[in-house]
Amino acid sequence: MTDGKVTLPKLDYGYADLEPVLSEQLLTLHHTKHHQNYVDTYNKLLDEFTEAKNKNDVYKIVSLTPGLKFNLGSHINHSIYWKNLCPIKNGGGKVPENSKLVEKIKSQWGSVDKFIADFIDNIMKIQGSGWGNLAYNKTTKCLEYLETKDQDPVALKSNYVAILCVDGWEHAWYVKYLNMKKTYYTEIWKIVNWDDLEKRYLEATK
Ligand code: MN3
Repeated sequence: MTDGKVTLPKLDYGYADLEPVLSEQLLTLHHTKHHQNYVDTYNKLLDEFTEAKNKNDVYKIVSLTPGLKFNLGSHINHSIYWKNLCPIKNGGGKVPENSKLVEKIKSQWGSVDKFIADFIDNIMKIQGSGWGNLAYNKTTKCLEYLETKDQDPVALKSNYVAILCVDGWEHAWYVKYLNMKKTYYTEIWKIVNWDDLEKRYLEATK
């Protein structure tokens, strides 16, 4: 959109299609309530920002900035997260045989299983709310696990590109997993859309 507003993206699958990893109730709430709320809040703040800018109200502008960053960051992160996932019946979780990304993972971690175990260890270390990401570092030309706090997107770091963003906020898992956060972080790999990850990796390494 030309006015800078954002809209809630449609999912490529139905709300029940990520079962049993993410329940229909959990996915519905996460997409139609949580993500929608970030979108609505950002658009509202953007109107206030435009008004403040037109009035040259610098104090108002600076006070709106953290909210704009938080809500737009969240929209960016969730938009990647939904694309990073795929129903099991459509190939979710299936590690491709011919894949540059998988080759790179194997060269850095030894095997996909070791990479996943390492990712789970790392994402379990998030204190409070944040995201666990697999990112490509354009300077070192290597993949890295990268934790981002609250709703910070990977893109805030200029030389990093997001390949996989896993939502570590409680709302992403609590409805189904209750206190068993590690089970969510383990199960999620059954619905990872490796084709989407590959696309992002090829784009990042161009
Ligand atoms: Mn979320």
